[in-house]
Amino acid sequence: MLFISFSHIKEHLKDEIDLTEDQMSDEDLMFHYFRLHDYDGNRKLDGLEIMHALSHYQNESGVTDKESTSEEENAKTVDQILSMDDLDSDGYIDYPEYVAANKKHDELTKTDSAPKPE
Ligand SMILES: [Ca+2]
Ligand SMILES: [Ca+2]
Repeated sequence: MLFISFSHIKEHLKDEIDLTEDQMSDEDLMFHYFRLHDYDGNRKLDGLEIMHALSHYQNESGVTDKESTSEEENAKTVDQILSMDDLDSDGYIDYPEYVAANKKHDELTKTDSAPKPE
């Protein structure tokens, strides 16, 4: 998914930008990570850019070729991400949507043991 631990982001960004961890807030990190995958610089992640981010993450997390998801499965994941997180349904994840998705994920993680609201 798009949700990547900050430690992973920090590790990654060491190569990309000339900043130490201490100088960056979590929000800075999120922003840089977002921009890192916004290849055409329009401040929105389209399906292809999301897919790149996904495969990027899979490569770095040591998933072997055998286990790595097929393009078809990645396409499905991209669809899921867009349907969950593309709040204005324009087909792109823009930065506010990305931040909202990360916050949502944070809350899901935090309330893991809480009873499901059903
Ligand atoms: Ca873009
Ligand atoms: Ca959108």
